Amino acid sequence: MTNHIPLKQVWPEEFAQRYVEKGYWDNQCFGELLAQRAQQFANRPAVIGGETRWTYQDLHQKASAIAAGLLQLGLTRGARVLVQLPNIPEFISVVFALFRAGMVPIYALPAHRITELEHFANQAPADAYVCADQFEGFDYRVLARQLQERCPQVQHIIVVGQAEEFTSIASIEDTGSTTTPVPNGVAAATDVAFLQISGGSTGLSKLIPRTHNDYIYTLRESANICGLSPASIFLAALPIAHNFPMSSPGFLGTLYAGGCVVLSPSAEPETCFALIEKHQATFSSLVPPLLLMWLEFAPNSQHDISSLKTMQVGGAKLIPEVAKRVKPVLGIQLQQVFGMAEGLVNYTRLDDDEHTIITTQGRPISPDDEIRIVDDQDQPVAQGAVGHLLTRGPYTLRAYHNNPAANARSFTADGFYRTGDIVQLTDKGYLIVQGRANDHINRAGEKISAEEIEDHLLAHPALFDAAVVSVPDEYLGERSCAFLIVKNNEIKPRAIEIKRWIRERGLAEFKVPDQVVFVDSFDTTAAGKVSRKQLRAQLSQSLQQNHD
Ligand code: AMP
Ligand code: DBH
Repeated sequence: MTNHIPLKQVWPEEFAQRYVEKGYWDNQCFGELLAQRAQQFANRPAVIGGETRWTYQDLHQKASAIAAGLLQLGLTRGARVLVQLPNIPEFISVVFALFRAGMVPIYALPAHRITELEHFANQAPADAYVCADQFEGFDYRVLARQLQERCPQVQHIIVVGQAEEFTSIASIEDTGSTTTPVPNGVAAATDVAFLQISGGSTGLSKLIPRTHNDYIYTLRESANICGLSPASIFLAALPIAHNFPMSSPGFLGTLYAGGCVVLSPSAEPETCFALIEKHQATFSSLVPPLLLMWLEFAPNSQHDISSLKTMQVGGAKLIPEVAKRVKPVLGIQLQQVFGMAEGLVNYTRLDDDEHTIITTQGRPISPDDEIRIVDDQDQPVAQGAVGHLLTRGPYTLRAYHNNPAANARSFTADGFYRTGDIVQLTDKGYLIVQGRANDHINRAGEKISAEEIEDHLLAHPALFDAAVVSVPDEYLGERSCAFLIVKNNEIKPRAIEIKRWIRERGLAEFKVPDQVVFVDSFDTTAAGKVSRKQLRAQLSQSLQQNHD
């Protein structure tokens, strides 16, 4: 077993001092936070999922028992644990158990497959993997076996449900409940609490270290900005491993405020509307394509969703035409959220005027979120002009985990994070997102790196070259299109075989190209040379023109 030193995310001393002095970082870790909430809100409902209902005390007891059980198993403080769970209550008890024991979850999405898991497990590196037995017809124990074979350092496999040859979470909880409890404050507030995954703008996803201090600060402020109280009931519709439904304010912000989290297994309106009515949910969060589905579904629904007061929308650009429909169709206040797992989160405020709510993506959480908008040469643009968004602040990372190459690219010398977003700042300090500087496809809020998919395509024996681009899509916001050149025109695979190839490489389904176009060559410039970035832009443009 690897001997772990707790991970740190380091801000320069003068910044760290300022963030403490201003009260942003309050020196609390998640273990203490839950213990405190369990005292304050003991018998109030904390988590509802399926037939399961846990009070704050239940959640705290479960997290404590699992924490002790994990230590019994041989995992130690600082251990890194890959967590791949759908929206079930155990997601929450397991991550609080890990926080409590000073172990570090790495959040994989339920959609991820072996290629992504292997990458996370090696990059972390991970000592254990927690998964569900099955979800949406997929057996995660099969994935667990593949992972163990490829990554022997992942010594423990823990399953929620039928564990087969692995260890069940129930047995860990049982063992833990009879042993000495783990103290609440094992972790330091300055420790990395977990590793979140980046959407992946270039190549493979990167791991984002977030500390107890910095994340709890965002929860406190997000809960304030969104007007949460113990009466708040959050319907978690998106997969809660995503940073948005996790923390903006998401399920963690709701628990911070003493509210109740209702977990939905899917974001489909039928399922969600029924849950909203049944549990009287007061707010929820969606990506734009799902909002469209909800807007279409609402007029014909028999469910009473009048308990819902706020609908948060983020993850991808919400166009004003759609934003305008939220209030009249759903009878709910819209809140736009523009955030990133790396840190910076912007909200429109609940009392902002209608125009601001419909046309902007909000303003930052913190007065110390520094926003810099620059041109291609890193020079500040004129006030109100469009440029690259750089940011630095009390909850924005200073470095990715174990990734010097990405760090060299992603930060300025003075520590600003290059978000890759193209934005405009209004007079009132609100951001309007105009696009992306680099080649990722924002497919219904899931970010896909063009480069990552091209690498997998190029491994296909019949392909000579590949370029993956985003195409505007009425429904998804953006869809992916793979332009392909074959080695030999006589051996041209069919589009369906290309899609199967990507699937069989062990990638998440959302990364399979939506469209495949075979071409004879890629146009080059007069100089005979073209950067992949330019090439992608050209291809994307030509495809759009063809569709106009
Ligand atoms: P991720 O790296 O997966 O955390 O995704 C963060 C990225 O999602 C941001 O950098 C933006 O490109 C995009 N994003 C998030 N929220 C919004 C929004 N409200 N409008 C436009 N783009 C957004
Ligand atoms: O897209 C995102 O990553 C995102 C969107 C809204 C996010 O991380 C967040 C809010 O915190």
